[in-house]
Amino acid sequence: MSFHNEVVYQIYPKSFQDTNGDGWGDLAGITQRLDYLRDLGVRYLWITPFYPSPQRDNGYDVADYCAIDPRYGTMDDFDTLVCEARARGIGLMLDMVFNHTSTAHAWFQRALAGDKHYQDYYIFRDGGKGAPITNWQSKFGGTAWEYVPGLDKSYLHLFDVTQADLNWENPAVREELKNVLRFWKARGVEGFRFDVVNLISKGAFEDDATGDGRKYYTDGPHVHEYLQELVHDAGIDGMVTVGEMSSTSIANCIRYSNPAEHELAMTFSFHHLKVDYKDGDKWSLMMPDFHKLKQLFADWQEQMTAGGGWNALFWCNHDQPRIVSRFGDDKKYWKESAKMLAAAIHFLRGTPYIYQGEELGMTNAGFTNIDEYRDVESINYYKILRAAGHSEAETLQIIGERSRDNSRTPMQWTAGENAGFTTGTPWLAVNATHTSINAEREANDPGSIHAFYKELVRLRKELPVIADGSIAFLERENDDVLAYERTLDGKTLRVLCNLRGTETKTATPLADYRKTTPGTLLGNYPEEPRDTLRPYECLVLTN
Ligand code: TEU
Ligand code: CA
Repeated sequence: MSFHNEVVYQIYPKSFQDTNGDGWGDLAGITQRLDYLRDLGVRYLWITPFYPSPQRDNGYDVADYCAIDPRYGTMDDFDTLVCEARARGIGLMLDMVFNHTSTAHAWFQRALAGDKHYQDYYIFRDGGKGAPITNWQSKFGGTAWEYVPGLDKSYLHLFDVTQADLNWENPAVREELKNVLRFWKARGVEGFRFDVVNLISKGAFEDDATGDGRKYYTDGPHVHEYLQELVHDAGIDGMVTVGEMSSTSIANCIRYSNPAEHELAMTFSFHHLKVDYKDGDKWSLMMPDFHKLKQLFADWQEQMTAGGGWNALFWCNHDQPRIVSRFGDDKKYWKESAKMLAAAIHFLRGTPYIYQGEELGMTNAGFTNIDEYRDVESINYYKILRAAGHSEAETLQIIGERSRDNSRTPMQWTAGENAGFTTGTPWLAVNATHTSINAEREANDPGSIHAFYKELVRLRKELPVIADGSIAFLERENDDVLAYERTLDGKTLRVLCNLRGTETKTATPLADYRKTTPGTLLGNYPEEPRDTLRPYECLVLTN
């Protein structure tokens, strides 16, 4: 498969590059930076939503699926981007937010005006005044139902109150969405990323006695059938597609991504990014549980492989804190830990995704005041946490570690004003670290994190064992070291990653690993390897 040996780069356009000084990144800014992306070696760009939107959730509240929000540019700018990207061997993957629309979408506005045809595009239920239809919770906090007095009905919103869930049971809705895919495919797009696509099929609308309602709509009763129909009818089977799967299971992800099912090319799952959630609660801080992390990697890699599925590999996206600040050490071992974490996932079976700035080792935002945040989820949870009795300082610490804005600060191109992102006032403050962490500085430094990512992208193209080799996990009882072995046609790679900021021994002595894999393909220390692993050291051994 063409996407097995390629790497995808994720762009959050609002924060990537501004070209007209309004403080917002734009499509022309992506075009302007295509040479940088070609140099990194990435094959596809996943671009998060740039469609007309009230921006309550930064574009994941779509008001029109087949147009460009003027703040991002014009359709001509889009066509230019497709064409210029293609000239550099790069294809675009667009973000399809099909679980919900903005309440500003014309369909919802007609529904509100009383049009029954469009009411059936959404999930309306009679009543609900003062007592929500079910006890389901919105993923951004509070009830998932909004009562509309004028209609005496409530609508479901699993996310923000301005993001109304679509009714996939209605064939007219499914036809509308197929047309959206056809529209963008005809404009030269090579693939798609589907937002929370495993939530589209709702089951019974019942109170959840033990949880927030997710068991009723996650990987729901008709989800595979709806995806197959969408993919078949829109003619996108075989394109590079990825589904974002919320609280999913391995068994479902095998079905979503096994080519025989004709659903998607691969899946994003999030279990490995919850190992620092205390009792599964994102807003309750805990040190990462590396034992659990290793077990999750082993389970997903082994079982997806056995079932013919394919994983999207990632640490970072626009919803996650920066990985070097989260599982690494963004101060003393900034460079070492950023490189180790990159190697840890880039040698796994699956397609790696690099989120803008990750290749520079960008760190968490470092905000100290709630006014600096823009994300609707952070602002909601600030209020929820304060109301629950957390002090201002505690609340800011929790938000500081968990906010989605950590990853959304502008891309750090230079050490200069606003990091070279804009000549105006950025919509979200630039991270103060840009004076030392920036593309200009790293792109010319062979020892930089950027150079290391570039090497990972190159190696994946060069060595078929990375794309298609089998995988076996090593050091299973050692919580300090993530280790695995890849094999194909007599070629073996052994990847050893010290997850800790202290020197550590492998359970099997390094000298023993060296007997059958004597060569060092890659490492993150300039000095000669030792017989122990230094803090955050990674070593990739080969025969
Ligand atoms: O995210 C889905 C999702 O459930 C999360 O990753 C979400 O950010 C998390 O649960 C909050 O704690 C997708 C998009 O990636 C995200 O940006 C959107 O806000 C969301 O869907 C709604 O469209
Ligand atoms: Ca702009």
